[in-house]
Amino acid sequence: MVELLEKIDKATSSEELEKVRIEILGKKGILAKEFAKLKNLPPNQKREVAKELNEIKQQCLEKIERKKEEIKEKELYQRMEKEKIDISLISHTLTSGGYHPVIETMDRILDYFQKLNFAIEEGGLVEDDFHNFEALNLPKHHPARDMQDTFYFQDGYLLRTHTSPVQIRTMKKQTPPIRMVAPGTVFRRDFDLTHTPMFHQIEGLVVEEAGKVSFANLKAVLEDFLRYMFGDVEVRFRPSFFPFTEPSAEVDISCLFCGGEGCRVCSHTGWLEVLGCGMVDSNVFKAVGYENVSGYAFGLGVERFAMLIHRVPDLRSLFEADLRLLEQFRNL
Ligand code: 2NM
Repeated sequence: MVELLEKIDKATSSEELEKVRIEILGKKGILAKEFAKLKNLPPNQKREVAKELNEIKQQCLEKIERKKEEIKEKELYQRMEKEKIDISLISHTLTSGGYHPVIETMDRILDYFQKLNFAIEEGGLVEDDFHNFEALNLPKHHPARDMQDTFYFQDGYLLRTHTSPVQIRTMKKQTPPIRMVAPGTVFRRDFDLTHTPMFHQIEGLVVEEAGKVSFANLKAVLEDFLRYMFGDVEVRFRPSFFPFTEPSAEVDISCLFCGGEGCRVCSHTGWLEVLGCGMVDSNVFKAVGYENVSGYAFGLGVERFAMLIHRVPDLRSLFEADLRLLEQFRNL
């Protein structure tokens, strides 16, 4: 009896305890053997010994149960000790990235037009003369087609100089009504203080049945858009010229830096030019086979918007991968 309880007490792990339990209480265990011997005893002793064996069995069961709890507790503490982590240790510093200001600005502009139900369309960077120029009412000897302004490949293809070819391709494959914006990279042979050979544009196009959209719609949408982007600013439309629109306008906002008083940024005019727009020229609709429609279009440079929103004074700093600038746009 005492030996059995000691056996149980010596177990130091769940596995050992289970072995001991089988040794004592199993089908072929010590107690089973003792019980088996009962049948050889005379009836008067049988009762006595059976009672004793049952008591031993009961005590062993209880002891094992207590021991099980004890071991469980001990093993839990061992595991906690082993898995302990020191949260005060110095770890690798986690750094997070962030959106480049140009992309962040582009996303904000696209959000606005998406809310107005404009579709976002994209196209390839390499275009042909028809989609980049001809269909946009840029005649054969227009200065914009000059080698000086356009990156040409040897076989007549070129790097698109604006995203307008996306509008042309969308009009060719769809029928009005059309409401779309085309965001993307464009290329021009220009590199100085205010120009980079690659930059980003967003152009918009709305086409409806003739008479259903007017310059008034264009004006309302762009005024609302510019106040969404720049806050409480004055907006003015100035007559201008683009080959693909008639009439055409350039759009100014009151200077963000001096509030219209006149400063170096606005060349003492009180105004900043931010957009070009107009009613789509009938020659453009002719080129894509549209009849009896009217529409408006607009275009803007994303870098210019990013510079004005974030007060970045030098365009080139947007392309220099300079961490002193980029770290200011981190998410964390
Ligand atoms: C601008 C200004 C005015 C324009 C026109 C078109 C098209 F393809 F529909 F004719 N797309 N974008 C447009 C009009 C672009 O950017 C300053």
